Amino acid sequence: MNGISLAARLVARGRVVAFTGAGVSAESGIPTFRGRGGLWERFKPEELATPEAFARDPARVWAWYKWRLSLVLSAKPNPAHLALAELERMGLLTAVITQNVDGLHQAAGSKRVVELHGSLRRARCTRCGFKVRLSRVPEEELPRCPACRGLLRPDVVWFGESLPADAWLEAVELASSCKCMLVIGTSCAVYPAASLPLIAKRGGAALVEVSLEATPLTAIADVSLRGRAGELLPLLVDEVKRLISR
Ligand code: BV8
Ligand code: ZN
Repeated sequence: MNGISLAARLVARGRVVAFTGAGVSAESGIPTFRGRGGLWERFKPEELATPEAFARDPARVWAWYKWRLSLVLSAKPNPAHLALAELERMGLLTAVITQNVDGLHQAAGSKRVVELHGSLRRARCTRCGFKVRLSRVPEEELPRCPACRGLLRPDVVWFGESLPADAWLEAVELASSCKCMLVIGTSCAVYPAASLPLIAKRGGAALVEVSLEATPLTAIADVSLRGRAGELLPLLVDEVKRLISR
């Protein structure tokens, strides 16, 4: 039996949770972090994605996030995002837990999305915590809070910062109680997010990985599909439909 058929059998049982990373948005034109052409090839995370970097040079950090927000605002969900939304509509997928900050799962129609690392489409005030929705790229070099004029920051989780407690608790609950975790487009390099597939496996779930390259998870995955999520996930959904229509 090939990988897609085995994965389809596991997904067709239901109680599936998807855990996604930058690879699921690659075919929407959003650069990934690692690997060829990745963001960390051109930029240093410690210089852009840490509170210290923002304190040191907020204008530089804002310029980088504005560039990424402009990419996201003009990006469209790709067939991988749409396939996951379809599995949710079919009642097989409970939620998507994402490390991504691009909002493309919601744009594809996914209803239950847990954003572990925040969102590029929101800013929050460093003084009063006020949250601002960013539907366009802010013009100001240093965007200000509409409530108290304090300095706004991207509402994402930087290295060294803890994850939003509610999102993390929900993610652990989902991982511990699912029957199958679809791990899509992540290098499983960043913690604590990368511990979620291990939590799922410990809870008895089957792990189905979809990634262009092997990752630390590959060795313990029940199925590891090598290729583009935008091509493989629609094939998986078609095979699931064939299975449940028999
Ligand atoms: C915390 C949001 C402490 C911002 C991000 C040493 C050991 C262990 C841990 C640490 C350590 N030193 C420091 C740490 C902690 C650190 C960490 O894990 N560092 C790593 C690098 C070692 N973690 C943190 O700091 C976290 N916080 O630990 O807090 C704490 C605890 C308690 C109390 C207070 C504090 C916070 C981490 C969050 C950082 N924020 N993003 C932004 O986006 O700007 S991380 C960012 O990288 C992403 O969000 C994602 O989570 C992460 C990994 O990226 P991926 O999504 O996996 O993408 P990547 O490019 O790496 O891989 C792409 C994959 O897709 C590849 O496998 C590729 O083959 C595949 N692919 C590509 N194209 C396709 C594809 N697959 C399918 N189809 C395709 N088309
Ligand atoms: Zn404020």
